Amino acid sequence: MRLHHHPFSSNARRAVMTAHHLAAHHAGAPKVELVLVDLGKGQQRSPEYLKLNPMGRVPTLEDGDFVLTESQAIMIHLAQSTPDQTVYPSELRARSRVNQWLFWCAHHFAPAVAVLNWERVVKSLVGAGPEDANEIARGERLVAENLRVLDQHLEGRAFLSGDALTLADLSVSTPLMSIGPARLPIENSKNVLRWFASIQELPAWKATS
Ligand SMILES: N[C@@H](CCC(=O)N[C@@H](CS)C(=O)NCC(=O)O)C(=O)O
Repeated sequence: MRLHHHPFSSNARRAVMTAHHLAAHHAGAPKVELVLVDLGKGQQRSPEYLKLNPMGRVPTLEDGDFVLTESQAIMIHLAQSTPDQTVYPSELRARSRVNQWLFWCAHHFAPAVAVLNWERVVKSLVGAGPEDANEIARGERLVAENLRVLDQHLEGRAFLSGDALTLADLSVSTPLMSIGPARLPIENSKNVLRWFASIQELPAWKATS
């Protein structure tokens, strides 16, 4: 398989982390070749890349002639391509709970963090003008709301779903790579910080840092 990514992309990182984690734990995991899409040079908008991913975003997975976009869908595809994997449980309720957090991440958490990441990190890198105070306020409010939910859920829990690492943890953790650069309002989210510290110890996190 070929996985198109960029190392600064939290959306790509959750797919790359999943590939690393599966390869480290399961001999039958798919062999995944990483392909760099240089976002700084605009390669995501090249005609060849847009044929793979019409949104012009990373990540994109090529599994033979099957092309898949959207990071959480790619994580599931990688897990389901791996015999005996445990990060995407097969029992119905356990799997549904993982799905809940994957959708929460895609619909709520990642877009909220993206507001502050755009305003405080990317805008200056791409010369898109000064920070917008209204957008910063909106992003701070959204991130704080999401972190409150996440922090409450992680009270007394080591992992987001069940008692072992799942795709939920690999997905929800990656937007937090912007804690420093995007100045996420996270200092009061003690459970999130504890959980995130444990995720940062994973070989899959370190391999993608
Ligand atoms: N929902 C998509 C979001 C992908 C996304 O927004 N990727 C960003 C990087 S984090 C990107 O490729 N941006 C390039 C651009 O907007 O030009 C996913 O989860 O895969």
